[in-house]
Amino acid sequence: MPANLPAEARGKLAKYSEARTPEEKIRALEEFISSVPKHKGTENLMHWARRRLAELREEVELRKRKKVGGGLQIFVEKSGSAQAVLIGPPNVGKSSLLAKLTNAKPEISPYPYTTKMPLPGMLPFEDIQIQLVDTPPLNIEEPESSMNNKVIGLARNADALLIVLSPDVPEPVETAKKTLQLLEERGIVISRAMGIVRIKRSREVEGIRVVGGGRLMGFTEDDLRKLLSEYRIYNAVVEIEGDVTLDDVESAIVTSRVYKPALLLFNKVDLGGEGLLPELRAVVPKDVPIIPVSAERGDNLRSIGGALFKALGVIRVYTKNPNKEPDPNPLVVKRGSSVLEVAEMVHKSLAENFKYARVWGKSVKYPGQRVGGNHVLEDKDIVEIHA
Ligand SMILES: Nc1nc2c(ncn2[C@@H]2O[C@H](COP(=O)(O)OP(=O)(O)O)[C@@H](O)[C@H]2O)c(=O)[nH]1
Ligand SMILES: [Mg+2]
Repeated sequence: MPANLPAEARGKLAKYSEARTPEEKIRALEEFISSVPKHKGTENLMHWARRRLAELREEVELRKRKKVGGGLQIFVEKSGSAQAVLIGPPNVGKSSLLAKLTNAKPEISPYPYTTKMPLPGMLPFEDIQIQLVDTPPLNIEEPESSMNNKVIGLARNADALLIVLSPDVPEPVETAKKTLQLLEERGIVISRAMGIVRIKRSREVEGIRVVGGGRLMGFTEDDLRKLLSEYRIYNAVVEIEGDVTLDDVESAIVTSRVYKPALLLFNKVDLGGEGLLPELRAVVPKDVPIIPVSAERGDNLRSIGGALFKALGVIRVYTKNPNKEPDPNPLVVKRGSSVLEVAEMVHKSLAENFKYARVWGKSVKYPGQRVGGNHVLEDKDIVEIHA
């Protein structure tokens, strides 16, 4: 969003981000749109503003209807260790994959737009369950469609994405590109390499505090402060991941980008299409694995659980009491978690009164090794906490 906005438009945008109610936001956005000069540099921003306006109007509409009779809420409550959504254009086999990988029984048909509501199912992976959610298709020809809004909402809420594509669409590689572009335009980032900025305003912080391990590309913290002050943001925590430009910061003021780990499932390889894999690889970010699969013939379906588990960036930890067997149900925690963080999850008092722990597994040199609270755990470790 390299905008170079005039001060007036920035002021309106500030008003938008300060607005509390959807109605106030709508008014501020309308004023903003009419104050932005129209040229190449503001195209993306206008694009965003119009779409946001449409979303807000829809939200207000929906609320009005709800007051009368209860509107359609499309949201799936999480269950299991994590939630991943099957997302992609029509007819690529999202519902077929859900049917093959889980206990769910979705409707499958050769006609596009058969799936109208999200449907969850549980995918067993070793000793845990990962929830998969089938979704209505993304309409890549009409990025602004209201169905897309709902699907994107489901994706933003999930822990990971299973992007499904297939070789039997007219231009598979072009379709892949458009699908990824749609996600990016809607603020869903699937590569760690892309910069992410989160701006959390808070009266409790003094000034602007920059946190996170990302790199500021071509600007200083002072430039950042100056830009934010033009938007009347004076107290905030700015979290930066990956390589971030000042433009990224500016777009983060109005839109929020989220990172979602993703796998690309290239389905229907029973029809051929493996020859497209190198071309696909070239358009998909390097940290997104591409798995050729076939819901029909079963190719590679067994590898999805493990690949998803890895992409989620989590580990399993089994807690145990002294002289007892470990709990067979693992805690699923972020990779890089320490013993103390795990203790915290079990019980706050366990963390507060923590003395030491004994660990069995990959993170220690010998079984039952005594470790401190900062010890970082690995997948399948067994932990006995002494407090
Ligand atoms: N040949 C082949 N056809 C498939 C495969 N997976 C799904 N299909 C077919 O593709 C069509 C669309 O499948 P569906 O699961 O409804 O796709 P969705 O719209 O993405 O949910 C149906 O006719 C399926 O039978 C596959 O792996 N191979
Ligand atoms: Mg479907």
